[in-house]
Amino acid sequence: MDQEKKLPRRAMIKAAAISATAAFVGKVNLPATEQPTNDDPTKIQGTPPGKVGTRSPFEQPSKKASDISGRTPLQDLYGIITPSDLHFERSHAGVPAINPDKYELLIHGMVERPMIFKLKDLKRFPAISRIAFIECSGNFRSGKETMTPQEICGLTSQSEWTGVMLSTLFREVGVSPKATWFLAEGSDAAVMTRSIPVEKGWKDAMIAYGQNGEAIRPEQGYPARLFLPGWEGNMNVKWIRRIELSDQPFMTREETSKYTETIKDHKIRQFSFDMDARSIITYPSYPQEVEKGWIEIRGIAWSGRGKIERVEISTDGGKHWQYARLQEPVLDKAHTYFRYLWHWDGSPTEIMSRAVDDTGYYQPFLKQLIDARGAEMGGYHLNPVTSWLIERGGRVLFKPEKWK
Ligand SMILES: Nc1nc2c(c(=O)[nH]1)N[C@H]1C(S)=C(S)[C@@H](COP(=O)(O)O)O[C@H]1N2
Ligand SMILES: [Mo]
Repeated sequence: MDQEKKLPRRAMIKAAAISATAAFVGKVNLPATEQPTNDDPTKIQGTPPGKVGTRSPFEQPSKKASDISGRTPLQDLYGIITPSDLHFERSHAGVPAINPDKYELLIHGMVERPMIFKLKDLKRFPAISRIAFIECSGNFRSGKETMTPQEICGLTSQSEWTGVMLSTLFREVGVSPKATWFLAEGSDAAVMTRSIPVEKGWKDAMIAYGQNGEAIRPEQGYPARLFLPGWEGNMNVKWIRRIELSDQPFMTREETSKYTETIKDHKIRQFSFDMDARSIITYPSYPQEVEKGWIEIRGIAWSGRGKIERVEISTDGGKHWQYARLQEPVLDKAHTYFRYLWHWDGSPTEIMSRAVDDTGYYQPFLKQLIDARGAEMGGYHLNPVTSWLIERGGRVLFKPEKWK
């Protein structure tokens, strides 16, 4: 590929100007993003350190934001951590600007001592860090062959989250043993509210204020969000301002009219918390191309119920399956990287991956989901096996399947 084509125009002009004076080694003082490339970088002084780092101008991954969400470019990533600026975002009423000095979290309802926590109060409690994913329950799209992993399922991302365990705050306020649910409420214009079983609060819920080593990003809920490992994205209330303990669910809009799923016999499933096990091959995938010979198939697998136990790969359209190698660390409720070395003989074929988690749950095919839930099934919690078609010349295409 001709890399010069990818350089921003301004950088190219500067590059031309500099190569004309390249003899003046040491005088070049351009930001790293505007640096010309040099055939011999040993002959020219590099850029001095900046206030923040920058991406190579040759790498331009983007979230391709729409009006309602920005999706992670899974096909451009290595490993299990999503760079914070590429973490997917879904906000029902935009990203609010919140002054951290004015931020307050109220915990009240069935508690001994209703309390208000400022951000600095939250940070005084013993903290924990945990690597885990967040996935939107509406994370499946299909339709055409020219779809990337980002377009098919880019509403999942993984960060190292830092914050205080909700159980710590529950003890601080003295949650009543009779409380069975709590309401989480955001301070954005959507005033997002969800009811959450109190056991999740005692078990592993966090109020997160850190993301990948720095303050949580505004798009992810700055200055603090609720983090519920493994549970559907929308319950992870961002910009959280209020928690109310109760002995029943609150039946908010988000859990009655929205975020419920039509299943068989005109029934509707409500409170479907867990994100089911899933995987996707991110290399090779559309729009990449491959050559005959050895190919390391790569991708991610994850489960909201536990650890990934194994990932099975088929390179012949599902006739035979082999085990992929799981890259350590294999963490609970976390994106797990897998690799499978494959020798492609150059003939057209179909490759796919299937995740199995440590509860024994098998990632289903789309047909199994339709059989289980009926043709009327809703668009949430769809985690089908994803297939890629490899054409004779090495072009890779998504294999879309009809479901509606
Ligand atoms: N306050 C508030 N919290 C929210 C939302 C919102 O619109 N407002 N969106 C929810 C949805 S639908 C999802 S999928 C996740 C997305 O988290 P992210 O934007 O950090 O990836 O946040 C959830 N929490
Ligand atoms: Mo979502």
